[in-house]
Amino acid sequence: MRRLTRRLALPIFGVLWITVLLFFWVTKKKLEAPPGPEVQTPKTLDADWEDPWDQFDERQYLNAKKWRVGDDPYKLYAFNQRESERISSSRAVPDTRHLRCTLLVYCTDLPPTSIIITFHNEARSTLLRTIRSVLNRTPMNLIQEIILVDDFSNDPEDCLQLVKLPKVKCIRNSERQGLVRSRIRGASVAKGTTLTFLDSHCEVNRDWLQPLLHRVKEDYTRVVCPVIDIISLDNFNYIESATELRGGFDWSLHFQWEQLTPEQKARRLDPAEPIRTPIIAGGLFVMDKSWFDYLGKYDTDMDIWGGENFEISFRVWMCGGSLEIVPCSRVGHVFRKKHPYVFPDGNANTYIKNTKRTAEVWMDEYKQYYYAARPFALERPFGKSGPSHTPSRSSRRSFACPSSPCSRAPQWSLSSARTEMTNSNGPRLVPASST
Ligand SMILES: [Mn+2]
Repeated sequence: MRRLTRRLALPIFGVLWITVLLFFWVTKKKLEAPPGPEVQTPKTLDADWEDPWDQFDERQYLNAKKWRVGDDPYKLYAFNQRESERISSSRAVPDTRHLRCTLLVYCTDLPPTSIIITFHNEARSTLLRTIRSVLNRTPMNLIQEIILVDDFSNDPEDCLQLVKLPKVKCIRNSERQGLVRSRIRGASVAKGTTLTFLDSHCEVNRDWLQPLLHRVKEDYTRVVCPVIDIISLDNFNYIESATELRGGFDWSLHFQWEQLTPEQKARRLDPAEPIRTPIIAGGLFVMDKSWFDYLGKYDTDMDIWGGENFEISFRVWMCGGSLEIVPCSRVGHVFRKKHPYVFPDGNANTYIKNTKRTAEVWMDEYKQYYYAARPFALERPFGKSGPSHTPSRSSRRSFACPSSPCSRAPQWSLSSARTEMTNSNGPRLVPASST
């Protein structure tokens, strides 16, 4: 028996060996075999470019204005158009909030807001990504509407095609009006009780809106901004920016970010706590609509871009409101090194006109420091005057603060502003309430 087993062992082992070899050969063959139609890797279909819940043909919209090989990708928009088009309109971005923010609970009955985005010849890819990020990262019940104000872009379709997206409306200026008048136009048709102004090349981050609306719901005189993260103009990376900053200005009325002082930092026990700021950067903020109307909106004689952030900040100071940056709200923005569009009166002329209006209308005796910093502005025109545009103090105040609550509010004077002698150019000025 034992001998028989020994005699059979070799053939049995041989058969088994061949079986194993055959098995691997067949399996390998199967893996290498060209996939049949049922296992074929799906090619990108049109359906992949569209959300199931909207009728918007994203591929068609983007392809119509694509960067072409050989063109300078920075030429049209002053950021890398090719890179922007390579990135999905619905990409994920890193959550840059402090961990503490994720533990906060916001009011459940926040009012829906009207989101107003003004633009002039914006790249389709960045405009669309701004809107997609809002739709993807905002509870739907908080969006009353997204109002796009097309400030007379070359192609009306940039805006018009986007109304196929949920909540999106488009209004178009019949001539170039600039940021201020476009925003006022958007606000005038807004149905929400709060206005949320966004730039047209942004990406909102997770839970960006709730902390802003929460602060305004608690006190309608607050004007609140997110922390502005940086979207690289070269590769579109989303980069976290420093939190402990606030807005400031020099006497030529240039906006500057400034570090909180060591004492202010030491006083901040909770990293989620809002930071009072004298001036807002101006591009991204939320405010109550009736407060916006009450303050007199914006100075409608300001052209194209620049200076309006000082103007609205000063109005808020004078009428007893406050401005703040909310660290738990994050919005990325593509910061550019230059404006890609044309200023009809020239970039510098427009900025001088707008800031001179701010100085003349709002700054009283402090305007001397503005003229010291910009002596050539003395001779420059700053637009028509009228009942709401005259530089006289009394009419200015009645224009800005037409009814009683503001008369009790701090006025622009030495007693209401904290001044510091920081350099030879003049005192540094911040509202007493923001210290
Ligand atoms: Mn911008």
